[in-house]
Amino acid sequence: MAVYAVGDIQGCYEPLIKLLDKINFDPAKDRLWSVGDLINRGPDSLKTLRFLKQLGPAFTAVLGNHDLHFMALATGAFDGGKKKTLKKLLAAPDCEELCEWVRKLPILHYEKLETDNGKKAFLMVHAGIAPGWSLKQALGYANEIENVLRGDTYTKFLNKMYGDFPDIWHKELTGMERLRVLTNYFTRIRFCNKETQLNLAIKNWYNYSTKRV
Ligand SMILES: [Mn+2]
Repeated sequence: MAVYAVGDIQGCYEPLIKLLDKINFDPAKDRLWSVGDLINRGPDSLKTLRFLKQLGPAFTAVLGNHDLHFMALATGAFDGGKKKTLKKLLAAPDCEELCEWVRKLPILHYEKLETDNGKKAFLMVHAGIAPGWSLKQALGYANEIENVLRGDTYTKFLNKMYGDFPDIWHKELTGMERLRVLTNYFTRIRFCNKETQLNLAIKNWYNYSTKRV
């Protein structure tokens, strides 16, 4: 048994199949992990999702920002943003079924795996986690989003998740502000400060990074 991890597949079905052939991937024995952004940008989001879904328990993925965007469009929760390369998927007869499958994917995946050097713990997330969060906190915060996505009000969340603010985590944030900032850490973050201390005066990560480095 081998576990393979792959980055953003982004609807690139053919290159994915070629890669899996190259490593003789066998879903009966091996497992494939993906860090999310399974779709969009590339030419074949529909084929990619159908293929990954039928892998069943051999496939493990976390949600990326493009996967969330797809759900927002597919459910009608949001109408905007880039959707050209999602057109075929959105018009497919099994779009709803695929969307329901995506909806159940986690934000964070944590698992202990047997390696050549003994058992090791692995944590997979699309973009990142905030400095200073413990494993327990990260899992708990991810769970807050997962619970909303799996609940009755998920389209409301998909409609309100867009935006860059608040841009700094604070444990007292509530409601959509809390969910939005958490979602942005997990699925969109590129820069952040290395201290665990919050600096609420800084308005965006890029400024912080250029100021400090
Ligand atoms: Mn992404």
